[in-house]
Amino acid sequence: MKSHQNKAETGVELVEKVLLLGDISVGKTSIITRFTEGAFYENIANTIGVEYHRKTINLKGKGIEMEIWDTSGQERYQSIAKSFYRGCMGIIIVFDVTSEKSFGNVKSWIEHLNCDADSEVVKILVGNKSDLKDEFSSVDKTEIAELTKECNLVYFETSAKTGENIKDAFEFIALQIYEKLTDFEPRDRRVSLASSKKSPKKREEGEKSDSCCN
Ligand SMILES: Nc1nc2c(ncn2[C@@H]2O[C@H](COP(=O)(O)OP(=O)(O)OP(=O)(O)O)[C@@H](O)[C@H]2O)c(=O)[nH]1
Ligand SMILES: [Mg+2]
Repeated sequence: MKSHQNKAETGVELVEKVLLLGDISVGKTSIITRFTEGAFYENIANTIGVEYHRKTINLKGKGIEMEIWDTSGQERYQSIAKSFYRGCMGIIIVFDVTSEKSFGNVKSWIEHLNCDADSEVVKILVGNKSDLKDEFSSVDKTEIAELTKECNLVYFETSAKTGENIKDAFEFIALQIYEKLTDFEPRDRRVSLASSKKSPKKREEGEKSDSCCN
């Protein structure tokens, strides 16, 4: 959206910046492609660096433009990806429900966020590839429930392949962001959540926490 266009011209009331992160091949790009294009590709290229997508949705009669940033799960692109965390209003942390390893790494993704994203960012957890659960062993439900409780995350189980819960997850985060921003009654709602909030408190040197959520 061009910055000089106003609400009447575009029908867009709010621009929300949302970013997806998680291990390589968990399905971040596929989730976005399912949401923005309604398509799924078995052979999709790994993301290089960071890619941008957008989709306008109607949420309770409000036009919301979602700017969706897709990051690579590869270690070598993490410094680029991290530079996009700040200013994001929502973060979708993705793991693959058939990959214990990708679930095990969720905590370290949250730790990255605690260092590099705005403290008030809305976060949700997505376990993708639910269509493969009958075929492969999947991450224990109790472990997922414990993590979501510990980190205070809402959880969606999705399949980019079948489309299960994809729209619901995006609409949920869009609504959470909308409610958070409108709490502030800003003059211009197309503001970054970052600009309405203080910077995250940096942990003092030597200070430790058992939780990934501080
Ligand atoms: N069965 C199934 N396969 C999926 C699903 N989502 C993604 N895939 C497949 O998983 C592979 C990786 O998907 P991507 O969307 O590229 O994963 P990514 O997280 O974006 O990977 P990076 O960009 O490398 O970090 C592809 O072969 C997809 O077709 C799903 O919900 N179900
Ligand atoms: Mg990708």
